[in-house]
Amino acid sequence: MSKPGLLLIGGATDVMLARMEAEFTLHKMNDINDFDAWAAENGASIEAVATNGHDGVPADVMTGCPNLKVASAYGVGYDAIDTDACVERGIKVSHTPNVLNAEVANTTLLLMLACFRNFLSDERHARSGDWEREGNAPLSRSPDNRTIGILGMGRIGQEIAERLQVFNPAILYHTRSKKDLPYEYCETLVGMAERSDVLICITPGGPSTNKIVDKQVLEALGPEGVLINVSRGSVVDEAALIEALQSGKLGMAGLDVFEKEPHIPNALKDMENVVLLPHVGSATHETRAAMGKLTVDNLLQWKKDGTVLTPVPECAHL
Ligand code: A2R
Repeated sequence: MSKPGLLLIGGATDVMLARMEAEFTLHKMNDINDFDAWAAENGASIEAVATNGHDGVPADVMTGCPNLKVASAYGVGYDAIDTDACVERGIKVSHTPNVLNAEVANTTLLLMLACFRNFLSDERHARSGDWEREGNAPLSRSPDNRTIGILGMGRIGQEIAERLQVFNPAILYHTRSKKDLPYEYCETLVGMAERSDVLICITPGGPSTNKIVDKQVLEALGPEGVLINVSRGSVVDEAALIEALQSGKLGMAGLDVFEKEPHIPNALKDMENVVLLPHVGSATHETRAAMGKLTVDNLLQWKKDGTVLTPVPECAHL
């Protein structure tokens, strides 16, 4: 019996490739020069796509592969995938929730600590010899006893709140609907920012969160405030963020995500009151292996009985 066709968009580890190749006839987008010519010959054989939160499922893949039935995305965020178009075509979309909660929460705490404790400039001070030449590094600020506002209180937001407990924080959160959680719900994002020392962004991307952290929210956070973004670059108005940091209306920012990745504006790179990471929230060997496993598990489950283990909510009814 011939194996169903699987189109791989983006990269995959050797372990993932071996498991996919055992059950599917694998085609790699990276090896295809002329997609239209390739699709005319092979498109009809493709029933499954393995992709990621950055590349999604491009429109030409959906039209070029008319028998596509499942799209398994590596990562929890799937804002690059047009789920309405997938539902319309009956394509089941899966993602990799939960297995990265702990790692993204760790990254969030590290970014927050790096901002409060000035560890990056302290490290430069030690390494450069400035300590011997110029004396002690300047004092930093304590992360303890802060009011921390969390924008988005889902799987990852709750893990962040739990891991923050060692710093004895007061935790506030803002989402569209109040949750049954032991933290204080804030009706408005601006209202939460006004009361917070730190604002942590951990919502999905997409139209409903596009630039919701705007000039008004950043100024409400204030000159001593710290913005941490581990969600999507689109959630924060990057131009307003740069302006607020440059003018001192916002204190600091710790950023793992950007509007046009992998591009980071020079204005952000030039500022001392910013800590920059290259979208590494979940990027450890252990967590990426777990995400890769779940990505393939979803494909194998679909092959076995037509379901997926972790569908995105929009496709859960399919
Ligand atoms: O709004 P609600 O009640 O649906 O709560 C969700 C919240 N959220 C929003 N909050 C404010 N304004 C919005 N427009 C909005 N849209 C969604 O974000 C919920 O509390 C949270 C998302 O939680 P989960 O769906 O459990 O996602 P998870 O696994 O925590 O990952 C969040 C995102 C991913 O989509 C990636 O972009 C990133 O973290 O790695």
